[in-house]
Amino acid sequence: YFKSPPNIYNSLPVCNFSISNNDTSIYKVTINQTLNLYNVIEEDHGKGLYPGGHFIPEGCQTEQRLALIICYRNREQHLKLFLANIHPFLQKQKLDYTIFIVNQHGKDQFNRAALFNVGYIEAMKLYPFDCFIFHDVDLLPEDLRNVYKCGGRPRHMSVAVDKFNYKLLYSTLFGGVTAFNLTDFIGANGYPTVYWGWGGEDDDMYLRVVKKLKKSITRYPIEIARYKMIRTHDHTSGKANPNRHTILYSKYDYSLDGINTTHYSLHNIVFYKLFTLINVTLTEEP
Ligand code: NGS
Repeated sequence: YFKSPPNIYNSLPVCNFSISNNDTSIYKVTINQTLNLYNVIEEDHGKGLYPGGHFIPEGCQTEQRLALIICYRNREQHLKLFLANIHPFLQKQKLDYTIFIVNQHGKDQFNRAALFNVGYIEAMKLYPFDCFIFHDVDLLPEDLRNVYKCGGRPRHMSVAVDKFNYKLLYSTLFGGVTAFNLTDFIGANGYPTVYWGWGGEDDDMYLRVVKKLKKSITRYPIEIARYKMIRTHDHTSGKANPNRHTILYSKYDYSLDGINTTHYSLHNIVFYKLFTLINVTLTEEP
């Protein structure tokens, strides 16, 4: 569906992002609740943006194609701020990227991890992505050196969050924002699908990396991997899942749950200017 990158047809130089000595790497986060999103993007960053929130930098060829996958339900204010910040941020990094919002319908508890798998599955039908970043909608990166690219190991991106005084809560924390290359994500069998409600799914993913992929996670330095968490009072967080510890410590076979057991009914996919919206209801059985 998405416009093909021009790079395969010509011999443009590789896109190169770096910060010169005089420039600051600090990315000024916009938290103006009344901003007009469409103007922000159009005026400064509309060039190179294609339908569905797909961007291809001009004049150079990218090494990776990034699918940025956001799990979502009823967070309109967050989404607005997220988009206003993330588009200019990723464009400065000269990335070929597409923003996917995976929106959970129905009355079930939120299932963050299963929504990520849906995003991966549906994205792969549209474009040959090779890098996946799974992102909470309320986290805004604050430093341009936090490059949204995938490497040879899964990366935990949201190391230092303002809400936690820019400290890592615990050494195996793997929540918030994570990056996987295609091979690693498939090798882990994606995210688990059995965590309904808050908590545990990110720890499960950490164990998949260690036990199934037999890799260790990587992180950018703490002074780079900095995020602001958007705080609003117009919503309540999901209920904690009382079964999360039981599932997590049961050491089940990761091959038996994940991408291959992600069941959902797809209502539609809408290609908006700033993002691709995937509307789904998650189901336990096909
Ligand atoms: C752990 C949760 C994780 C969660 C982390 C940080 O206890 O899912 O706290 O949460 N694990 C379990 O519940 C098993 S936070 O303080 O950011 O809300 O990501």
